[in-house]
Amino acid sequence: MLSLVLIIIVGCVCGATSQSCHQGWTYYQKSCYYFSDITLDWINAGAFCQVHHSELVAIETQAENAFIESEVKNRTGGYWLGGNDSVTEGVWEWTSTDEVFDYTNFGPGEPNDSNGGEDCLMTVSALNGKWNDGICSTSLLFICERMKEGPVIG
Ligand SMILES: *[C@@H]1O[C@H](CO)[C@@H](O)[C@H](O)[C@H]1NC(C)=O
Ligand SMILES: *[C@@H]1O[C@H](CO)[C@@H](O)[C@H](O)[C@H]1NC(C)=O
Ligand SMILES: *[C@@H]1O[C@H](CO)[C@@H](O)[C@H](O)[C@H]1NC(C)=O
Ligand SMILES: [Ca+2]
Ligand SMILES: [Ca+2]
Ligand SMILES: [Ca+2]
Repeated sequence: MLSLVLIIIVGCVCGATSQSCHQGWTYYQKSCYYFSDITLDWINAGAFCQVHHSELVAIETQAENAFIESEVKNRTGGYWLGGNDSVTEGVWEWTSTDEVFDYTNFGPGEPNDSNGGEDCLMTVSALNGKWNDGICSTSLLFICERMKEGPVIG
């Protein structure tokens, strides 16, 4: 009984619903997405998402990418996504799942690891939402994804 009450309070472990996305977050296919209007480096962008019970977005399908692309095209600038090749150069992993990329949408000539120093994943509105590897310490806008229904507060 207590655990049932706890599950209700903490939120179920199923995917989010459109009703469970907080104000300012956009619902798409069982996730809630947050498009920042502040800029941070990749590490701090991830930390920001975690404070809001989410992770930098993992774009795992063409459909999810199409959703992100449609949102990003209406905005300007680059957005951090939740992938890096910091662990092994050239091997891209989603940080929220530790899965190696299956689907990818890199722009022409990318990832190019320019000057050996580009290990963090971003999408660029000017490239119609195609992906690029950027320098992790750059301050950019970012996108958080919250996959589970979270606590009511936060
Ligand atoms: C993008 O902007 C166009 C034109 O203002 C609008 O019709 C469309 O709904 C917007 N798309 C999104 C995803 O906000
Ligand atoms: C990069 O991704 C790996 C694997 O997902 C993760 O363990 C690591 O914390 C990420 N960040 C950095 C700065 O390496
Ligand atoms: C490599 O990618 C960066 C963006 O991350 C871009 O500015 C640069 O022009 C690219 N370099 C080459 C040689 O394509
Ligand atoms: Ca995702
Ligand atoms: Ca790299
Ligand atoms: Ca690059």
